[in-house]
Amino acid sequence: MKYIKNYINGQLIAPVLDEHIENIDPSRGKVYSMIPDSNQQDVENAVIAAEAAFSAWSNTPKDERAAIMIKIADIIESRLDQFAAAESLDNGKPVSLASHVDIPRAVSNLKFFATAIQHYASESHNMEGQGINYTLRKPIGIVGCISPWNLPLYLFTWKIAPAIAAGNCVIAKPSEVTPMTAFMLSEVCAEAGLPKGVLNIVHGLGHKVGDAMTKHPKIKAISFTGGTNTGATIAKIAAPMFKKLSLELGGKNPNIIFADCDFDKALSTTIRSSFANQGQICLCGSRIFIERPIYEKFKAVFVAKVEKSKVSYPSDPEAKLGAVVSQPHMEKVLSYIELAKEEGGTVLTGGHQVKLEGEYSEGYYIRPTIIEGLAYDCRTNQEEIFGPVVTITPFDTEEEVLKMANSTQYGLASTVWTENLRKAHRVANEIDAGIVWVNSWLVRDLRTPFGGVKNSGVGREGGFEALRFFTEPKNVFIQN
Ligand code: TXE
Repeated sequence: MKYIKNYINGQLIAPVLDEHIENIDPSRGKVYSMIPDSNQQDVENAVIAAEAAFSAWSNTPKDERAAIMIKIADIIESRLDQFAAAESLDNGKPVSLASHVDIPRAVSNLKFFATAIQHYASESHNMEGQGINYTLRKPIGIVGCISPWNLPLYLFTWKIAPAIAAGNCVIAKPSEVTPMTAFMLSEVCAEAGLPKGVLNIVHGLGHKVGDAMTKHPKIKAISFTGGTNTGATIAKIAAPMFKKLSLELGGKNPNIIFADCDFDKALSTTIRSSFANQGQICLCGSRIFIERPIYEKFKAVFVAKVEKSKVSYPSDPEAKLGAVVSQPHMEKVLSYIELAKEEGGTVLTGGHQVKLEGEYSEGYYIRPTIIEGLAYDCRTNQEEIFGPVVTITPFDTEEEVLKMANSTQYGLASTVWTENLRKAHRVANEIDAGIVWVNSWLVRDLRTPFGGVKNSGVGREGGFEALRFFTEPKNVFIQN
């Protein structure tokens, strides 16, 4: 049985109490490795290491910091298949998805911020006759990065990369549900010569390790991605400690399809935006609004194509959907399908668990599910399900669809399908969201601000937004 280790002070070590929790392969429903059940002392040891490393790392020239980050990225890239297989085994997603999305994006995250930091300038403000102000943007010090299970290495590096590029030292905690690629990253960091203490990965439970990080007085900022409720828990602790917070939380994203859309493109992309990663992406379009003139036609072809989507074990090259991440999550998703029926919905396809044969018979598989006939403000249409479940709803006017789209507590992302440019601009402007894709989905430019409004979070990641989060501006005025 493989025992994952913490990465503290450049060493791969067991947790101080040498206690572990089981790590389950969701495609088989079987334990396949053990995770450190770390505690507050492990976090303290990591903070000590980070504190010792901070002066040297923050004073390392940016191009030297960047060179080490690029070396880490290159090693991951050279082992892409191993990382993709590990990600897929840990999360349940198809290997094809991990190898085309998750791992390449982790490599991009590291390379992007390794170069971004070298272009990160700041301002000066001249006061004629008096003097000049200049703004220093200095690293915060020791920062905490806490990430979720849906895109494990992708979101883990999305936080760590800007943090270390900016000169901070990091205490990072991956989800206890998907720790494997974070462990593999630590092995690569050691191999690439990342100075000890710059990155410390402490595995374990959120309410123990994550909580200890949030409470630690020397961890001055927390970058978190996960559930809205957990985000609120973290904020309650961090706010009175005056810590900087970046919270990327849940979503219940509208996918608005007008009758004048490019029908075939809207259809093919909607299948992806509904069910990619088993619907376990905060950016998935789980509420699909279709203008009435094309509602029946779109519904018919959408259902027919989804019926053909193969749910299979992750290494099956034909798998469109793999396993959802855990048994509790499978049960949560299935419970929402039952709720939808109670709320008057009609399941057009899917709506049940899938039992595979042989070694995968105990895995956590759910058919992609399309439900119609629900009120826009029922619980199914208001709460984040985070699984392969979407609802479809017809609409007649722009005003009506915007009211329905903006009716939830969330405001992360949205997609709009129309060939009318004026309508695209008008609707994009009116949607309460941090991200709007027009005639596309999940097109990502890492320079752009990433995040949501309302209960989808606080702050933005990406590009210089992330470097601003992980630095503190200091204005210095020099008298003439
Ligand atoms: O998130 P959690 P989970 C949504 C989605 C999902 C729900 C819960 O609806 O069903 O959140 O998912 C750590 N103090 N999203 O359980 O619990 C935890 O160990 C500090 C949307 O994965 O929020 C893990 O590392 N940390 C999201 C991380 O927080 C704590 C993607 C996320 O766990 C903690 C994932 C605590 N008290 C889920 N409790 C998105 N926006 O992409 C837990 N953690």
